[in-house]
Amino acid sequence: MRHDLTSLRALYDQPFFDLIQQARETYRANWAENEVQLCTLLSIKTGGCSEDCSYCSQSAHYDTGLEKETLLPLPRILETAERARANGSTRFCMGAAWRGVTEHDAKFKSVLETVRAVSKLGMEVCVTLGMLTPEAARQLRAAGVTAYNHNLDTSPEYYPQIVTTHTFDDRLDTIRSVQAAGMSVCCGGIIGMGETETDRLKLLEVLCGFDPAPESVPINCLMPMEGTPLDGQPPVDIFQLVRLIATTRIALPKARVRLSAGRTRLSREGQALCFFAGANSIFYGDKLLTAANPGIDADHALLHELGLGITKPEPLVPA
Ligand code: SAM
Ligand code: DTB
Ligand code: SF4
Repeated sequence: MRHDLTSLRALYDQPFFDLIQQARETYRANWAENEVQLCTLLSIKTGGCSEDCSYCSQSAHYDTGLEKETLLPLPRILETAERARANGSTRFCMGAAWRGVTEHDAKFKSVLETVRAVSKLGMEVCVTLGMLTPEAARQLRAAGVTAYNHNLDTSPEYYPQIVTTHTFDDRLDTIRSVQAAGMSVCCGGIIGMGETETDRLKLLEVLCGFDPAPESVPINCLMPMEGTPLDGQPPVDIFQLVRLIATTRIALPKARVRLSAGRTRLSREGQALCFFAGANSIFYGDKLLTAANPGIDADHALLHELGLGITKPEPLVPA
């Protein structure tokens, strides 16, 4: 069934245990194993971004103290990707602090070359480079990108409070280009930016309208960044986070629901509830793009303690 705001709210507002039980049943009916996918992030071009996203350490509009860097050289990227694979990641996501890409730009050509090299390592290759034209999307797909991350972040109504340099509709246009090029869509949001719980459900309603459905839905908790307008926001309530994950699991049964930024502020018990409610992917490794993430030892210990497996890589296809 395709959910709208009314049906999502009915799910979300159930007594907590009824909601997480329904989410768990949905998970069991749609996923064979109790497994969590490990996805490693790397910022290949950090800081100095023209956009004013009020949560972001990489925006040039705010003095966040972040060192601006140029595009990382290919050997550095490959080395990190190989290490991620050796540590058990099956997905590698490269991010660039760009408003978007221009097809004929040398920097974009260099990203395509990077993608061609990384895609030989046998992991899913995801990139997040900002806005894309249909042609840029086709070139990324041809180079070997399997998924494109482009978050809508919050409801259409609240979006202009968070970003003014591009619109919610600009984000939707890019998602359409990604789908037309045949890449999977990774699209989710951030909670804890001062939005209401209704804004969160409205974002989920938009995701439920995608055709095809998003392959993965990252749910980030705001990591307050010094110098940004959203620094100082209070942490997200754990039960609100679990309710949102459970509702997402029920509404998008086959999506990878990724428990994303902000795990450093969640307890082990809180994370366990998120997995019970249907989260089946995490960002893995000491660093997200610019911010801290739990260490890999802590994550292995937690998954082991909960008896959760790790999604295995597909066998390497000889070139
Ligand atoms: N520039 C590209 C874009 O905007 O799509 C890619 C990089 S951007 C940093 C990727 C996503 O990271 C954002 O859409 C947002 O959802 C998430 N993110 C960024 N800063 C965050 C923060 N401080 N806390 C939580 N999530 C954050
Ligand atoms: C997503 O939804 N979260 C990731 C990934 N997609 C690119 C990024 C989180 C960034 C957290 C803040 C930082 O590291 O700067
Ligand atoms: Fe730039 Fe992306 Fe950060 Fe927005 S979220 S400021 S587009 S890097």
